[in-house]
Formats: sequence, structure tokens, C-alpha cells
Amino acid sequence: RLVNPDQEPETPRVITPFPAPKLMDLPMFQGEHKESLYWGTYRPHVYLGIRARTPRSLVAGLMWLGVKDGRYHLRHVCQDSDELSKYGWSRHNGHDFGHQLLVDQDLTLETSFLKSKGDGSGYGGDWAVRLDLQSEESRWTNDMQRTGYLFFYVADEDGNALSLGRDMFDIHEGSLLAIGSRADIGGWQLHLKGMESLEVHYSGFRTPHIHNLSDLVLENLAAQAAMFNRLQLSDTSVSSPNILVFQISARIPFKADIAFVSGTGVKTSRVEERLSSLTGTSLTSLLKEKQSEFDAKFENCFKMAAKLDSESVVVGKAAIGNMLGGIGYFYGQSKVSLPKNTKLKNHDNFLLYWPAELYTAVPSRPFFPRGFLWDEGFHQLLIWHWDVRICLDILGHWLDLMNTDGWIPREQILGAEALSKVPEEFVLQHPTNGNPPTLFLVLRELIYAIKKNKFTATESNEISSFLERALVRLEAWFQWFNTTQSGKERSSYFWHGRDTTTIRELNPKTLSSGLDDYPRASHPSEEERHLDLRCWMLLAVDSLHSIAELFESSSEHKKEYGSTATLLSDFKILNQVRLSWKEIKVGNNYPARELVREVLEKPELRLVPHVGYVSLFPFMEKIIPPDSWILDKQLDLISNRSILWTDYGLRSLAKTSSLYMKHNTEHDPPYWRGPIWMNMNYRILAALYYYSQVNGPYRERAEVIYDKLRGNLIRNVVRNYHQTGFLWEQYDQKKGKGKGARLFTGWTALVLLIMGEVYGET
Ligand code: 6A9
Repeated sequence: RLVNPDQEPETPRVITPFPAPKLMDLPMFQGEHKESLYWGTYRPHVYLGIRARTPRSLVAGLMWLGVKDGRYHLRHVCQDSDELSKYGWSRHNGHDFGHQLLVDQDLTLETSFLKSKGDGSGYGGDWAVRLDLQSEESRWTNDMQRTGYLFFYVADEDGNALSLGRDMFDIHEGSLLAIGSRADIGGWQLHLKGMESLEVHYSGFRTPHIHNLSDLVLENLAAQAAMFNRLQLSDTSVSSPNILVFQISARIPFKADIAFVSGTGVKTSRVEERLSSLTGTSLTSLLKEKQSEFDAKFENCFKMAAKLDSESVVVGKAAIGNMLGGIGYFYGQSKVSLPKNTKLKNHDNFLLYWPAELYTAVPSRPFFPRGFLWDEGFHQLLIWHWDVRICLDILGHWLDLMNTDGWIPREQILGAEALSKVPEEFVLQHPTNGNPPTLFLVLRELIYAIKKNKFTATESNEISSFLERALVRLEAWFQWFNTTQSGKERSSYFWHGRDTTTIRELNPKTLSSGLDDYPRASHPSEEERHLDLRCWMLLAVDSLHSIAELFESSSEHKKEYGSTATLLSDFKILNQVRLSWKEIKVGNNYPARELVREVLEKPELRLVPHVGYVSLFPFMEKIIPPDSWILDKQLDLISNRSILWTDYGLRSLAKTSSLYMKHNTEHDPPYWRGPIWMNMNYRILAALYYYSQVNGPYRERAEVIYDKLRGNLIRNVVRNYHQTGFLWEQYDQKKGKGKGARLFTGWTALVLLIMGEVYGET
């Protein structure tokens, strides 16, 4: 049911959920599966944050004091301005283990996360966190003067009051920090275990707005510093706090183990046992075990050891580790722009989508810690190889976000914590705008893998029942594109929603395509035909056809999908339709301070003269027949240094393009107009691999180019990682330097599949 106080008597279609059984209600996502994924590091926007997959969870997290230029700084939410020289999960299995290394000036902090089933008395089991703080100096001198300050908090989003443990200041045997109780997990306790010299202070707060937690802690510390000239929390609490923050300080180096047990209150003796297994030497050996399990599974999935050096293996592990460790759980309502002719009583300019949960990977923890539709399809290309159930769970959440028109909002900003990270102008989602349906990329691979018997019988059955239920939604998704994004010509499509009136943009952006400022027609109009969208439509309809085939008679549209796929993949027709645009010359001038575009010629319909990622879409979709001379031409474009080729991967736009590396506005530097992006390089590489395997006159040529491109991509990402500590959003086409958002483990993590030569359908 919809809960929306401002709602019109009749719910607008755009905020009406798709009327079909939800994927997340499938039996495969209940029971043991659901419980085993209950707790996790599902708060990717903080350096270390734990919560459960439930709308109003008990959450936990870490802060610490870093020192820079002789001043203390509180670290909590991942942000670039903290200038950590490194952080991220070196290993994470998506379920019950993760290890992270953070380097903050001369401090090195390791955080390990471990889950255990407990004794079954508390839903979701128990978990532990090991914090290990070292400093550069303490390694060299025996004189350990420096104190380290860690802050570990628990907060109940549901507002339940928390109590302080009694023996909090007495660390010797391990101490009880906090106690509470919740409907989902029953009674719970939070314990600390570490050396006797650990000093503990606390502060208790009450507020529903946990995204302001850093401020609460800072204010408390500042007041104490002003009054008593000391660096410690007040050791006071409001009555019935729903947030407790514990300060753990000691001379560096030190370790602290924090253990969380649930379902307490009945069998206290077992609590002792569980605590001791989750702390100290027992925790050490459990973590070791999990680490070797991770390493073994890694090798088994991606088979890299024989192919690459250990420097690359480290990067490969960080790629999957950060992808899985970056998975978040969000809950909230998207803000959707008003469809035309909708009037609201309250003068708001938006509608609220229904309250929804989203379990998803994220492109970048510090910059974009939320779900993005087309990014997610690429993330899943990696994740399904690791754990197909996690993959289906994520896909299910996304597909359940579909409205009755078959639309899925592109960017998911759910809940106050997510919203606090997004500038106003990016918040509204527009129901007229799409985003590439990349979820089909992974679905098609799953179907292929089923046919090749790559799954266990249980997995195959689960995937099949998933697909069976997903089919109506996928059909609706396809129909949404087919009806709202179609072009004038038969079987042509274009990305709707481009700005037709702007005079500031050199070439109006196409945000919905995912390729933002990649050049298209200079004058957006109904005449456009976008090659990339046409190829995405082929992917969609081809996948629908294979799914329908799996279930023989389940879809009346099966035939239709078959013939549409044939039509869209017909290379002759494609060559006739091709791309058109309104070609004119646009120039820049600089009157006063602002860049205004100047139209130099009368607009006229012409083919798009730009070569870049979009030109290669038929190649990526493998539509070009292996014996076609056009394949040879495509290989020319790819391998030509004055067009797309660089020593670090393929440029997004040809060096010869008139818009190559051009600003779109004064404040909008080139984004998809030159730099190297991994998602597109991965798809091009996968196609090269394909053409190097099938017979044809260009097979050997494809193979040579494939090997070189693969080598370049791996070498550059690995080099950047070891130099800077991070994977990057894009790579500069001149020197290969990482650019844009760092700790962007989204699709850049596909480098791991490139290392292992894992290309779904081959
Ligand atoms: C800006 C600024 C703290 C842009 O990876 C997500 C998307 C891709 O889907 C898209 O293809 N990125 C690519 O061109 C990042 C988009 C960020 C938009 C929101 C908010 C917040 O700064």
C-alpha cells in the first residue's frame, strides 16, 4: 500500500507500483537466505558502517580522530577532503567477512568484520569488528607517546532506548558497553575486549536524524575541550538515548575487538561462550580462516594466478572486495518530477515514489554511495560469478522499483543519509527519462550459463523461477522503451529528454543514455536516431526471447520477440538506417563571462560525424558478421592511434572529432569526450574476444588487438592503483592517469573480469 500523506485522491500512474507479484517475495529470498544476509557492512558512505536489511535498523559505525597539520579531524563519512591516502576493502565476501585497510596520514587503521550464526537465538546471528590502529612512528620508536582515539557507536533508527553496560570502565575481562532490545532480533549486547590500558568514555544522544551524528560527537568533544581542556566524550547521556557513542583511546599501537550478540536474555552462559569465540585469539583464527576461504574462492572464480603477477592479483582482490563491501541497503522514497498536467494541492513540484528498499552495489563510496540503474548491470557482470544469489537479490530489488508504466528511476536517492549527499538539482527523477537497460546484460549471461550447465541444480531452479516471475516486468520495461523512446523511422529509437532550448551547452547533454556529454545531434529533435539505444533494444528483446524460450509457452510475445530481435540485428537494415542528426557548426564565444553557443550554419539533417563509443555499439552487440569487411573497418577505428587507440585503453571519443575534449559549458569539462571508461572498454574487449574465437578472415587481427588492449587496460589500472591507492572513475587518455571520482569501484572493477578473461557468453 502507498503511504503518502500528500497524495491526490487518485494515485498518479507514475507512483503506482507495477501490478505483479514482487520478486522479493519469492521463496528463494526468504528463510535462511534472508537471515544470512541480515547484518552487513551495508552503509557504504561511511568508512565503516553496519546495519541490517530492514527499514529502521540498529546501526553501528566507526569514527576516529586523524591528525593533520597538528590539528585533530573527525573521520566518519567517506569524503575526499579527508585525504586518506588509501582505504577500501582488500577482501570482502559479501556475506560474513571483510577486511579493510585505511591510511590516514601516519595512522594505519585496519577494520575487520566477521559474522557468525550465534546459537540461533537472535535473528541474523552475531557479529564482530576488530579495530587495529598503528602509526608509522610507533613502528620506528619504542617511545609510544601518541594516543589514538576511536569512536564506535550504535544507534537505533527505530528510536528504541539503549542502556549503558554496567562495568563499562573495567576492561580487564572484556566489558559490556551497551544493551538493548528490538522486535526483530530480541535482546542484544555490545561488548568490548582489548588490553587493560584501553580507556573508555561515552556519550548518549537522542535524535531521529542519525545522519548528523558527526556533528553531535564534534559538539560534545568541543564542549569538553573548552571546559576541561581534555579530549574525551562527556560520560553523560540524555535519558533514554537511542544513540550511544563509545570513545576508545589508548597509546598507539592498539587493538580493540567489539562483539555484538543478539537474542540474549535467555541463556546467559552461552553469551559468554559466543563472546569469547568472537574476540581475542579465537577471532584472530576465524579471520584467518575466512581470509584463506576468500583467497581460494577468488582463485576458483577468476583463475588469475597462472595468468598474472601478484601485483595484479592484489588489485583483482580489491576490485571484488570493494564491489561486495560497497553493497548497501537503502530505504526511502524517491522524488519524482511531476508529469505534465498533474496538479498538486500543496504546490510541491514533485511526487513521492512509494517507500521502497534497495539492496544494491554503488559506483563510489565517497561520491555516489547510492544506486544507479545502468551502473548496476555492469556491477552484476562481476557479482554473479562470485555469488549468484546476491546477484539475483540485487536484481530483484531493482525490478521491484518498476512503476505501472514499466519505468524504473535512474538514480536512487533513498533516505536522509543518501539525500544528504546529493546536490538539489540532481534529486528529482524524471519519468520521461530512461537509462540503458543493462540488467539484461547479466540476465542474458545467466541464461547462457544455465544452458551450459554452469550452475548446480538448485541454483538453476532458483534462477529459473526468478526469470519466470521477472518476465512480465522485463516485458513492461522493454515496452516502456519501445513506446516512449521510439523514433520516427521504423525500428529507430532516440533518448528522449534532451534540452531543446539551451543556448549554453555546446552540444546538449543526453544524461539518460549514461554517456552524458557524448556528442549527438547539435539540435535535439524527433528526427534523431541513436545507435546505442537501438542496440540496447536489441539486447533487451534478444534476452526476452531467450527467457520466453526457457519457459516454452509462457509468453505469447515469444514469436514477436524473436522477429524483433531478428529485425534489430539485421545488419543490412542497420546500415541503411544508421544515425542521423541535425548537423550545424557550433562555436564558442566568450561574451562577458559566460560561454554561449553560437550557431554558425542553418541546421540540416546529416549523419553524425563523430566516432567513439557509440559508433562501436553494433560491434559490442556482435551484430557485425565475422566475414564482413565492416568488421575490418571497425578494427581500423579501434586500433588507430589518431582515432581511439591509446596505450591505456580506448578513448570515448575520437581524437579527430571536433568535440574531442571540448568543454560543454564553462563549468562542465569534457567527461565522455575523450577519457577512457572501463565499462565500454570491457564490452569492446569482450567483442574482440568473440571475434578472435569465431572463424573468419579477421580472426587473427581481432586476436592481436584483443591481447594488446587487454594488456594496456590491466597495466594502467594496476599501475594507478599501486601509485594512488584507488581504482578510479575514468582514466585520462593522454597519460593514463586516474580521473574523476576515486574509490570508484563501480564498473572499473570489471578489470578483474578482464584479468581473468571472463566474458559471460563465451
Ligand atoms: C552528481 C554529485 C558529491 C556519471 O556512476 C554514476 C553515473 C553514471 O551512471 C553515468 O553514466 N556517473 C556517468 O556519466 C556519476 C553521476 C553522478 C550524478 C550526481 C552528484 C555529488 O557529489
